[in-house]
Amino acid sequence: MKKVCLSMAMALMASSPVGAEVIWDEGIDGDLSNDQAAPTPIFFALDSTQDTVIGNVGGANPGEFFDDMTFDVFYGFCLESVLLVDYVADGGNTTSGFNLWEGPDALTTFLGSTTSGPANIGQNVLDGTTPVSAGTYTLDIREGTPNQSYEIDYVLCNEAYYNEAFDGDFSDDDTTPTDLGVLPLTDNQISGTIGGAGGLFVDALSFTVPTGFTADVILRAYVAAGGNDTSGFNYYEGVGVGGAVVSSASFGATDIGTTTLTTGPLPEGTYTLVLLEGTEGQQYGFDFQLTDLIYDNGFELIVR
Ligand SMILES: [Ca+2]
Ligand SMILES: [Ca+2]
Ligand SMILES: [Ca+2]
Ligand SMILES: [Ca+2]
Repeated sequence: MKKVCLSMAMALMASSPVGAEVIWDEGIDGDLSNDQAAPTPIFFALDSTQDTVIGNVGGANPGEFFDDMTFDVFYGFCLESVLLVDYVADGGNTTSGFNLWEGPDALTTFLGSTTSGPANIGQNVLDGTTPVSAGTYTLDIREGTPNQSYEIDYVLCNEAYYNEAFDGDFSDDDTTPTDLGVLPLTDNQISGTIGGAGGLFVDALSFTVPTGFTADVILRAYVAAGGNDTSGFNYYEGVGVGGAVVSSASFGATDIGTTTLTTGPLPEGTYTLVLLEGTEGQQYGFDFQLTDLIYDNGFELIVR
């Protein structure tokens, strides 16, 4: 599914700005922070591959010398690039500084930068620095000459085995779950969003634990919204919800790093996981920890 996704991402990039969504427009949302220690938080839509920021920068420090914004690249995503979509220079200026920092400020861990302007439209303002994996980052734009107008697109990429933003929403129908097939032994990360009325309420997926293995399902990320704390993880034997209930419990941010199964790891076979959530906008990530029964229990010599 990762391979399918990469070709989809390339198709979207080729036809830019299809899939672009404005997540911050200074004309509507206000000036991005002038303080390197307290950048403005911005949030990616996670349902499109490009997130647009529109702004105007330039002036004295302290003041409009900085447009600083911080953001999270969620579990299962990477940041491919930040494209300069438009730049209208003023006052004889030709470029501004675009600097990427790791963490929630533009003071601690510097990753890389370019100076970019009208000559760089269509290029990555973080060339040589991106891609970067999931984590918290800050983009710090610096300019001494007033009134430089810019538009940038954050381009997210996929590092998950199945990522709803790239591969599509998991089935809303718990009798016909999205089939993940036989689980790969590694690199089987899952990233999604859930919550709301109707179809948004359900993410249903089925998977097969390979012969000779058991699978635990570990919560790796959960970002709550709307006053919610947890979402339901309901496991059934077989495909759909007609089989026996294996495990049913709710998990949230305080459970990150722990199992979502109340029963212990699942033996070989096919299962359905139905995530249920009424409150809109929860983000989740998990992966499958597969254990080789024969090898890990020391039976290898006996069998052979
Ligand atoms: Ca600004
Ligand atoms: Ca500013
Ligand atoms: Ca979903
Ligand atoms: Ca769904």
